[in-house]
Amino acid sequence: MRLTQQHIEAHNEAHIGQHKKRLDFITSEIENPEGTLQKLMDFQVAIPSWALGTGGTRFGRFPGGGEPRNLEEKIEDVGLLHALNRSSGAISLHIPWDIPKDGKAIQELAASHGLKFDAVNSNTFQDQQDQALSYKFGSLQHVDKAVRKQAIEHNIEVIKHGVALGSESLTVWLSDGACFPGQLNFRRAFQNTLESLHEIYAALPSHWKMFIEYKAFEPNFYSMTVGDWGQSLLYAQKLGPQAYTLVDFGHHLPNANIEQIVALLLMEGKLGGFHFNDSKYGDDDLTVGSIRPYQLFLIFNELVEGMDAKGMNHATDLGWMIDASHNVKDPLEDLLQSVEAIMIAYAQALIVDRMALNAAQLENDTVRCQELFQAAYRTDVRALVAEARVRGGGALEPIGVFREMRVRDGLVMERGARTVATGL
Ligand SMILES: [Mn+2]
Repeated sequence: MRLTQQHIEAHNEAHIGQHKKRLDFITSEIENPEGTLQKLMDFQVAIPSWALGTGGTRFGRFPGGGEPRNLEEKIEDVGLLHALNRSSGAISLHIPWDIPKDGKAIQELAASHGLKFDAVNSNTFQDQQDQALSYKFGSLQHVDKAVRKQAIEHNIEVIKHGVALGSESLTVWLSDGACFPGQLNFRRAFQNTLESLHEIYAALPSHWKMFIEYKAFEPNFYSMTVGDWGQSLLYAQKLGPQAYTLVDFGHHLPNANIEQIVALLLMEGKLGGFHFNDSKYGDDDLTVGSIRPYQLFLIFNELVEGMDAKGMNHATDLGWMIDASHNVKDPLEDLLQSVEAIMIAYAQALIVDRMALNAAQLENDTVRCQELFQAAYRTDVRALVAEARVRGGGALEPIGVFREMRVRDGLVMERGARTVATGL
């Protein structure tokens, strides 16, 4: 199912009057609205191939109907999102859930939707049917060299699939760790993992990046071998200039100061990218911005400030990806909400008065610092984000069009009511 430009324009036409009023107000309130709009138009968030169906939990899964049955349909779904918001111009594949059979055809299909391939993700956290050795006790950390070798070869295979699609980064997330004290020798687990990562790193094309994603707990609950940003940074520093830390919002212990973590990783030139989601308790994988929108803004504030300090390109120098799971919402509506929340937080970070903030910080004027942050956070920037979408050919209200055009019903008609997307 494809949305035509006429559908979107007809929708925009009906709502443009009210939008113009809101836009006039916000553009009169901020400095350099055109510069901000251009940055919003350039910013793209990658959609993971595993987030297009209902993920479920370990207690159950309730498929919603019309889920993509293969990689081609997943690309079509991301194409639908991108047509609506013009900010979802990339897809991130998970291997082996989404192995492209014909790389060239897949690349052409993606290009026809205006999509690129973002990071490819390896999977050594579960056993596949045809797999010789088990990852029950870890993969890259495993005490058995043969298991490590199998996991290394899988990662190298993933790089090859990525090269065929024009991807330029590999994300390695490991479930390796221990469930009980005494189970692992921590140093041996670290050294084995480092040695394995070295072999994968050696297989990277020279323009590729390797992202090392950390997670504090789950599925191992006593220790994780890449458990926090310190450990990830250690690996990245030891591996070399193509290795970076990847920060996933939900992979921290409660109350971690994630904005401080990204600020320091950026300072060290070792922040590779970000996985967006939100949570109340742990790695809940809820819609980003649904629980803690202020923290999302604070993170974006550090990202923008840190990237500007280094002269980095906001849109291309870091990897931006959603990593969420959907249990009760339509996955496509959830992803539209996610991208909207990200764009709002980014826009708010862009309008922080940096000169005034810097002056207030140097004067230890704590009250003024807070006022400046919250002035940006409490500014309604939705019309700016909408204007950036419309200028790119997208919809004023993406979810409105999605519902008006009955997109989900169309997908159910095409694909059936009982389809189950591959992946989680
Ligand atoms: Mn993640």
